[in-house]
Amino acid sequence: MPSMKRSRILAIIVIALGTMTGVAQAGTISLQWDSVASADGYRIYYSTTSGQFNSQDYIQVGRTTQATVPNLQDCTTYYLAVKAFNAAGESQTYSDEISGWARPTVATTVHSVRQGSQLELEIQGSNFMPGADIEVDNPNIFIDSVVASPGRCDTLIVGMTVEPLADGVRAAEIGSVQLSVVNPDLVFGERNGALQVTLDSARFNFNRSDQTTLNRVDGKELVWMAGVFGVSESNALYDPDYDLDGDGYIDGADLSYVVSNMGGCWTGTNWTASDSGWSIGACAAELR
Ligand SMILES: [Ca+2]
Ligand SMILES: [Ca+2]
Repeated sequence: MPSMKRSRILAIIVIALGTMTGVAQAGTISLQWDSVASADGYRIYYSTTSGQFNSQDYIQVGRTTQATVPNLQDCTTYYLAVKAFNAAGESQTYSDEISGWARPTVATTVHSVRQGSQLELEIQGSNFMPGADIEVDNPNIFIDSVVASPGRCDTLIVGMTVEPLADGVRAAEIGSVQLSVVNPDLVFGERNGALQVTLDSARFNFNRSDQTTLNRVDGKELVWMAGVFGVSESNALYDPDYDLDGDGYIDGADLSYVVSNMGGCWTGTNWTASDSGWSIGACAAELR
């Protein structure tokens, strides 16, 4: 006599909103859960009303314990719960419910930020929850404040300090910086190159002892740099005032900024793509 063999499906215990990295897509929530021994797969139900799931709104996955639900509306709280299934059918009950917004995204806009400045930027994107924070992968850029634009979830007003604001402080390294928006539930969105640090070219004239050269890049700078040339940040001789590009080394890259502007006087305009801020034409007639 054949016997009906029934697979037992156990309740799923835990799921959590994921902070898995990867390509950020608009309108996605990633989550993970504990596996169920007899499951052939899982259905992730989602709804904008707590505890009210319907039989259409789910995605189905196989024997995995994580998934990403796509095509969600921005700035909307979703509730999610998981059921396991196998040949015998679905779990009777849902897992614990979790809730959250879709993963935040950071827009492609590149913000130019200069060494030695304090500024406020508008960071655009999506799904910035109230209380969202900002992180950057440059230890010499400090986030001073993060304020949501009133009533909006796509704009943050971010106050930041890009060192050095004073002598003796290591400069923020020039180049691309990754910026992340981290929601209070720790789900984050990031953008490589969202910030671009540019040089504070006023620092090229680092000699302070000789008043006659203060407005000019000249041999005095070379003499001073020679005393610390070739050292890195771990060396006691390292002086951040000479590390112009902020990479932790006083080397040929820093020297090149001095040499390529030799004899120039300060124009009053800081570094741009086409102008270093130092020009022989800006010197008094007797110095040209
Ligand atoms: Ca000088
Ligand atoms: Ca350097």
